[in-house]
Amino acid sequence: MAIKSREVRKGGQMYWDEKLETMPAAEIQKFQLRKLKETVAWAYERVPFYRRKLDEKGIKPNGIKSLEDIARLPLTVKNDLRDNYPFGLCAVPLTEVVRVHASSGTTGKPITGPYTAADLNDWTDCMARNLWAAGVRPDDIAQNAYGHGLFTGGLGFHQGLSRIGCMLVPTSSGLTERQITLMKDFGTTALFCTPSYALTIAERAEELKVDIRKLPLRVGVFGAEPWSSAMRLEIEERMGIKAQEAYGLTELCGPGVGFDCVAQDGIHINEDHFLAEIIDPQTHAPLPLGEKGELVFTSLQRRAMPMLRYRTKDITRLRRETCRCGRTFIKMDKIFGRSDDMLIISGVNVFPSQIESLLLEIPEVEPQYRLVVRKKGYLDQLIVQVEGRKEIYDAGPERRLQIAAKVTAHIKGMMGIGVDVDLVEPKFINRSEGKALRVVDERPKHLR
Ligand code: DLL
Repeated sequence: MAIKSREVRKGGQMYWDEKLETMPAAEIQKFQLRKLKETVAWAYERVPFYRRKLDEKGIKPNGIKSLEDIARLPLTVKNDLRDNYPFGLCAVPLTEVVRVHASSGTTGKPITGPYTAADLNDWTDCMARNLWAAGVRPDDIAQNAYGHGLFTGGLGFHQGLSRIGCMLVPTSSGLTERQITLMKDFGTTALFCTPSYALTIAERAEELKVDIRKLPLRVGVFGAEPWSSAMRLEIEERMGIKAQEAYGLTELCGPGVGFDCVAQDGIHINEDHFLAEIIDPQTHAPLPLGEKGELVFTSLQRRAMPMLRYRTKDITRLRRETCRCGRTFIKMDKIFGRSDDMLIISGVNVFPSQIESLLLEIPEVEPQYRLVVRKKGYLDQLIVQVEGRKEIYDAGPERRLQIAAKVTAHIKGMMGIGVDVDLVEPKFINRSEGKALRVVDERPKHLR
């Protein structure tokens, strides 16, 4: 109750934490250096894995003198988390852990994310900043359709929305028809889910003859998977809302690592908690601001599971500029894709999001697609399966071939790669309730 009344007073304000979010960059960096030293010492003293890796490189915590020294620290990868499953990287006794989330990923053992009470509090605050920047306010009716459970999306948003003091409707994901009924009955004003699930909801509503654009829904905060700017526009158009962004990963806390504001011009990173770098994914050399590469994060305040230089595999670039919204946190571009989803077709690097943008420019197809990669002799063959709009599909094989040829030519013209387009029937592609499966790699493992 105390929080609600405090935040109601903040309803007209732009920032959740004005002083912090608009702090001059030099001050943020000073704070980061202090926290980096503390984190390296915390990890060194409490986690044998980090102590070994730092000792191997001859680095002692008191050797960190500047932010640039971060480049001397060892990198951490997902396999390190798997090898230390479930709690080998935990820096506190398990009695101090009050929550564990986990992410299964696509292969192998899950990775775990333990939190102390203070970690949970920090995470909640990061989420509140994210939601506030998206325009979510205490008088919103908030439908949280991220999966609730081990996945960090559901509970992460739940905590942030509770801190803001919204009327929270924790639907979790799935049961799409019920999502739409509740949206109508309760007068939902804000929706939270993956972008692909937002599209599934929009499509089902159209089938049920419910015009979401006429409902009170006005904003959505979407994330957990790559989505192109074209997809953002598509969702905004179909739902009549502002589609805002949340970015994060289980290894760091979940959502709340980065967020966009109403300017929709890049993702602000919560820099008091996460130190971002871009490296060359092949050589691991740090890249200067503005260059595209792999995003690497070091946590600055996490107690249960500190993270030193975690390789996200997400490809983006960093920008240091004051945003039109006045926030000074460093920004990153919308995630281009994951390096492990990157395909090399006829020598060209291809991210699914690039194909997605091009498909969305063709009015005769639905924004439902899947990329299948096969071997054709020694070459990689990319098959773009995309659904034709119903009237196109029903118009017969000739029209279908014509549209498939149009899509092929568009992709060839814009990206210079030859793909085979398979115009599939409406509803052929499985509808997503969480993270959409966009790439099906049918190549033998040793030939990928
Ligand atoms: O997906 C946390 C999350 C939940 C973020 C809800 C946003 C909203 P993981 O399951 O560990 O955590 O997956 C992390 O998802 O490395 C990215 O590849 C991808 N990802 C997350 N947010 C975005 C985004 C959650 N906004 C992985 N844009 C990350 C693109 C994203 N990719």
